[in-house]
Amino acid sequence: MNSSDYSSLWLCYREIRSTSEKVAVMAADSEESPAKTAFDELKLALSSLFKGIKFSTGEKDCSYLIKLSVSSDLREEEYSLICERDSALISGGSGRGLLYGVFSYIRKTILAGGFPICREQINPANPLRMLNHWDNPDGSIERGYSGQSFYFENKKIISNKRTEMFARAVSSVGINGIVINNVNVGADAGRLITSDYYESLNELSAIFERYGIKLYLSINFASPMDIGGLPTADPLDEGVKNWWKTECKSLFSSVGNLGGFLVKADSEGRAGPFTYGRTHADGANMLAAAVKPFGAVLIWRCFVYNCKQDWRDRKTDRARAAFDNFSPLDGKFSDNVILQVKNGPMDFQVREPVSPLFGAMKNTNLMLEVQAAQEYTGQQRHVCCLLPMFREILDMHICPSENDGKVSDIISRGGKNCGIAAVSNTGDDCNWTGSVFAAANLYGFGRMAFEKDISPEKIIDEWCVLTFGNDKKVIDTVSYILLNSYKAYENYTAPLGMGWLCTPQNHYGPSPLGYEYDRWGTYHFADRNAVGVDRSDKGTGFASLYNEPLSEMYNSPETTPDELKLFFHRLPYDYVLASGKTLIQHIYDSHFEGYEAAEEFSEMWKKLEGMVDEDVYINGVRRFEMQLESARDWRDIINSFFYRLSGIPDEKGRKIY
Ligand code: GCW
Repeated sequence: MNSSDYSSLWLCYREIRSTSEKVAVMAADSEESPAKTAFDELKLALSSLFKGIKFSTGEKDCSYLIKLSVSSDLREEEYSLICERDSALISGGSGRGLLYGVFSYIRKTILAGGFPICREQINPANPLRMLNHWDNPDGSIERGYSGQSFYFENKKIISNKRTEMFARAVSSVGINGIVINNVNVGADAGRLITSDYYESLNELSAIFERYGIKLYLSINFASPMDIGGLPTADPLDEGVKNWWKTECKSLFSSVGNLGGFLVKADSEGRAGPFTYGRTHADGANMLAAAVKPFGAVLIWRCFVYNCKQDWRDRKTDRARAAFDNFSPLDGKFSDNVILQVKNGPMDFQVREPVSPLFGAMKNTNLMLEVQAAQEYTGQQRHVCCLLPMFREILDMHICPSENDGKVSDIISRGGKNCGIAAVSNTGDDCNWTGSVFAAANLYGFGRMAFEKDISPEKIIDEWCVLTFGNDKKVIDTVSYILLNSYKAYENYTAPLGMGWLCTPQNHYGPSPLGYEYDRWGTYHFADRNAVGVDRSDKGTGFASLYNEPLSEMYNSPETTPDELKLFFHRLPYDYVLASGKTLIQHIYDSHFEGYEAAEEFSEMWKKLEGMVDEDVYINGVRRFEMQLESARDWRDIINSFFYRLSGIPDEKGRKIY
């Protein structure tokens, strides 16, 4: 792949009209580099949107005046727009705030098809709005579905026009932190904190800095041994503490604009404090102390569970693991530690309840981790717009309090040290995300992390216009497909909250028994009478880890929402759901309906031939071919599996094998 061969995503700036107007853009009185970027970005956008536009230097001889300012009346990342018929005032509380204001102004201009008339004042909903890339120094990407890494090649860090384009795109939706390397830190990546990389890290971080983005690294808990040659990585060992302090001092004084570290410890074979009989608080606090002098944070993941479970063991419930490991430690973490919690208690399944940890850690800084990478959601071959899922997670009332009990409140209450992160879905494919549709997840993640309560509908509308232009038929078609895609995917892959019906390891396509007798703690226990896991207080007790009223609701099959019935309960095939259907009939219906929806999307897309760019059109057609082939497998294999087990025929007599 030629590194200059890439699309400009939602920043493609199609011409709105040609003009001979004279516009004055007055730069802000600020030395901050994002403030300068804001000025340049605005002029770049205006020159493309309004062909022929002239920029005047003085305020007097122009017909439209845009003033940029950095104002202490606003909070640091806040911006305000005051846009009248012949002028616009764009202000930010800092260079970054101003940059967000400018990108919002550009967006509004495109959406309005001309200079917008509006007022808006927005402070980001979350202090940290991060992307986690799972990229490795050899250029591969764990769970990457869009080519190779654009950060790494042959153990070298890449900084070029493409990296800059990425920084532009994600900062335009408010991302302010990027972890460039995989949380599984192998031997090569372990060296990223060493002097081998200072120079190239600096180059990359300078690009990020212009766009208001801090650079973060994933680190290996065992580095004192692996690269320091110490006999231990025990977090309470003085030698270990000093090693980290010395490394950090050197790293942070050599590389600018570093925000901190992300750590996956005691998880899926990674080293961690358990080896030394220490707690996760001991481990995180030790590292946090080492980065504290540099104003940096230590982000510690809660994805800790026994990945060597014996499937015969019916007592251990993986869903409890993060809660059981971390809730006793509430209040024990330093103030620059942030616990990063996956949205659900298992692992990015198509449908999971929200992790009960969000309702339990009242005195700990938390960050929500979602996955934009479509690992379990179709690997960017299936169209699956995750924004409705993200919205539901953020809106979930996980604590009883009316005013601040939502997940979105909880992840934004830790001062500066809290927020939201997404595993990125990008790679070096020319459209960045493999599928043309998948960029909506990246765009939408940023928009949701930034703007409180913004709806998936609004985001999708924006993304469609910014990406495809404003042909109504195109917009209506693509928004319809995107808005309905998650439900369709859920229908043919994850009935009633069952997860892990997928093929082990690669997680693509159906394999209903693939995870059943394995070591990962991922079972559905389907037999000829019943299916699902009893997680009520008569079973594993997981449902009782929630605060009321959720605990009571999830404890009873009658009050558990249908879409999570089999996550929380073990039920017979003739159990009647709230929908009035039997469980088995629901499985059949949803699989047929899900497949039909995918067929409908594909047909609708084909009608856009000639209305979107040829390469974009072809990309969609090819992806739908792959989706339909796979969705057909899902439909027929899952239906046949349950038909053969239960012996109950489909009421509607459709073909099941
Ligand atoms: O779901 C699992 C993925 C792993 C990933 C892990 C994690 C980075 O299959 O590939 O490792 O989650 O989140 O740490």
